[in-house]
Amino acid sequence: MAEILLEAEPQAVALDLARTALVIIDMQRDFLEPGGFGETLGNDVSLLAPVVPACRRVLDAARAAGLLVIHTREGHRPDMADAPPAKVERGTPSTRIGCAGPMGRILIRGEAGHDIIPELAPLPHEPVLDKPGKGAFYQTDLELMLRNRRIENLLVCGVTTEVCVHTTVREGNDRGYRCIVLGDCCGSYFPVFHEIGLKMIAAQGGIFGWVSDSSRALAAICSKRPAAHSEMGL
Ligand code: TIU
Repeated sequence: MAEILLEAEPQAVALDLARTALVIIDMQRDFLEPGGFGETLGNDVSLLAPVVPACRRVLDAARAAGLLVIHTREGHRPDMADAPPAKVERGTPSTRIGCAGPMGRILIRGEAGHDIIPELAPLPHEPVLDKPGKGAFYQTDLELMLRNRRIENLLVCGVTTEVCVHTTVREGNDRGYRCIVLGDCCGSYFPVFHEIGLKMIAAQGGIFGWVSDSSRALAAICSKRPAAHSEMGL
């Protein structure tokens, strides 16, 4: 067993690396690049740029340590049968989900904008999980994948802090996972929401989980290698 101690708020957390997965939420062109879903909602996507190098550092360390890495993408089927009308009908009519944009149809699977940004491109053996909602557990096989790999702890990175990261952490926390959010590996179009979102997770003794950062995660991950690891993180 490769126990590490990850410094975090509200307190350090002991993790068995062989039971820990890195979950990278929705680092898609649609949220990080101009012309995608994020921008059509009226946001300044450049605010998310600093998240990319921080995520990359943690991703490299997780891969080197043999952790299971799961990438998620928010988006919908091309026929939009999985897109609730209540979600689609919001926003400017010409730039709603499914409309044509500079990176293809907005938030639609298979379109360029739906892709994960090249800097964080998944490796062939890393699961990529397509989700129709904000939470990564909703209408996906994430829980089954985690159970099959005996995962107990989730290191969570991605965008946006108060939307898909928060929803996923809340879902994971209720399912019994230790969720550790790496603050500088997450970002929001609203810096104040990012700050408060992180505080909400660690408040009340860690009501939803823990908050740490890329430096402390790297120090912890690099301190030990899993006892039994394979390419699939088993
Ligand atoms: N709008 C916003 O902040 N986020 C989303 O719509 N999805 C995710 O957070 N991925």
